[in-house]
Amino acid sequence: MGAADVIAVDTGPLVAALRGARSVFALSGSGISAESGLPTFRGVGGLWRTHRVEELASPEGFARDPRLVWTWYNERASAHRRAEPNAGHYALARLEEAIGDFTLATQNVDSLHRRAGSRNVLELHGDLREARCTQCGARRALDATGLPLTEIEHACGGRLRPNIVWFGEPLPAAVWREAEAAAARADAILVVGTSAVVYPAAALATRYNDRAFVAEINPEETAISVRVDCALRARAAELLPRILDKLQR
Ligand code: BV8
Repeated sequence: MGAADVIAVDTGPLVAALRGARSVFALSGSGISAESGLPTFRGVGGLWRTHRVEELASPEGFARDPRLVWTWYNERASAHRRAEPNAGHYALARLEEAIGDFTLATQNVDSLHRRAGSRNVLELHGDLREARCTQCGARRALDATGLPLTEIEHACGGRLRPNIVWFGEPLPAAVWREAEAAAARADAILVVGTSAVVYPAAALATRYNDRAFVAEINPEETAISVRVDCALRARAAELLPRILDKLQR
């Protein structure tokens, strides 16, 4: 996508909605980290196209072969630490400073929003900064290479697993309640870089608030494009900084 395409994208309505908003809720997905070099899930070359994800990102897969699952997550943890936040992440951190009541809920586990300076970040699907024991719940920080495969078995008899929410698992209750409340009270909702197919996270975009102005930033059509007020077909790292520049003029 060239710059010309972005200029054709009309950010006026979104900037006006943000300017008049007391409360803003943002939902991000792997697309906002694409320009940091991290693969998305469902796109070309995405993680769910190149791996047997059912065997890797599920409680059953972990029970069957914990070393294989950790090998995959260790590769991702290393990639996350090599990656840098991009202009899209930094723009959302600027937006948090500009809006009094701002909440960012992310489906990403790469910690790039926090590294870009976002403070109120709800990690709906967990994170890859630490492991958690399946038995006693003990937490163990992951270093740049993840968890040594020789340390999966925990002293209590349980196993250390990634602190990730897998399919069929509930999202962290307190995190979910805070995200739901923030989406419900928002005057403007910004959905960035998600295909909006995974629930209940995707519901935050359009199911908890029928008065907010909802905009999505995504080069592609998504499962919620028909339900948003404004679909901006552009890349996050290109368009978000322009939106903040216009907002702060
Ligand atoms: C649960 C962990 C219940 C693995 C992930 C209805 C209600 C509730 C649940 C369900 C439901 N229907 C179905 C379910 C079950 C399931 C679900 O949603 N299935 C879907 C697939 C149909 N949901 C669950 O199982 C959830 N749990 O509901 O539990 C429960 C309740 C109580 C008690 C017991 C059980 C758990 C969901 C979490 C699953 N874990 N990941 C891992 O990460 O290793 S999901 C996975 O998908 C990732 O977390 C990812 O974050 C998430 C969403 O993907 P996206 O981020 O959107 O990525 P994707 O590639 O799809 O899209 C990228 C987008 O970016 C694209 O649109 C692309 O165009 C765009 N893009 C690309 N470049 C750019 C860009 N955009 C902007 N700029 C760019 N430059």
